Amino acid sequence: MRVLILTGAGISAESGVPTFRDADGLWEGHSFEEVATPEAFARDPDTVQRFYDARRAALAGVEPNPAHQALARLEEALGEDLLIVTQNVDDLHERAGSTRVLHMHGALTSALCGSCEQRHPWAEPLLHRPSCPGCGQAALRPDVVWFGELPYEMERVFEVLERTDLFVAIGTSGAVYPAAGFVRIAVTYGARTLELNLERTESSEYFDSARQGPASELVPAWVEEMLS
Ligand code: BV8
Repeated sequence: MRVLILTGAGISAESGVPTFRDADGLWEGHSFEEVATPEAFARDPDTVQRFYDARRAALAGVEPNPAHQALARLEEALGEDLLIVTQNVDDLHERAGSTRVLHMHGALTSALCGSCEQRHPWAEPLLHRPSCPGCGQAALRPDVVWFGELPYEMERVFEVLERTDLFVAIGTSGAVYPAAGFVRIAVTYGARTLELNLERTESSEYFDSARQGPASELVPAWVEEMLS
């Protein structure tokens, strides 16, 4: 049974990581799309760097929750037959013990050099323009995918989607593409599909079954079913 799990902000909500729906998607009065685009970074890099510096620093104050932990247990059982594709830029899946995690929208714990395109594990702020450890240029940006940019490892995601038996979406509103289109692709390749979310979403109709409730309850219960 090859399982592909797509996670979104909802799986980290109970850990204290704000979702994009929270606060109506605003950050310091900026619409999310305003601070998460290459245009915004070109126009006002300080505001964008502060946005990501704050979210990177906030990681120290949050912990994985029972939903993250349950998926790590599932990986122990399924091994190579499980892949988590996350839209989240936090590191809570890995801190819960998951190793088969693909960050399609990047990660706060990494910096990308706009000059030499190398990536570097990163924990510090970027606002003060530190030099790239590789080329020395002060051209580091958050290693995240902004609107209008191509998500990471899409070829691998589509390859895995083609041979997925069970597609499960957890804590995602289905508002952002291409992630929101994965369920329909999985269906065309014959996969069974399940949605686990606090409330019904724009995509619920595309799933064989959909369960509503907090991820910290739904996910451990579903993993128990899978393991039993
Ligand atoms: C691209 C990283 C092309 C940065 C992010 C087709 C149609 C329409 C528009 C488009 C389209 N194709 C492309 C677009 C444009 C755009 C897009 O989708 N726009 C939207 C707004 C309409 N997409 C793009 O720009 C993408 N790039 O298409 O490139 C291309 C092609 C070739 C060459 C070059 C380019 C890139 C999109 C990625 C942007 N970056 N994040 C950062 O994090 O700062 S997106 C970001 O927002 C997240 O990563 C995530 O993807 C999205 C938020 O969605 P969710 O995670 O689902 O969170 P949300 O808050 O919305 O919902 C939370 C859910 O959880 C809710 O349902 C709630 O009920 C539930 N919940 C809450 N608490 C709990 C819970 N569930 C369970 N338990 C709980 N406790």
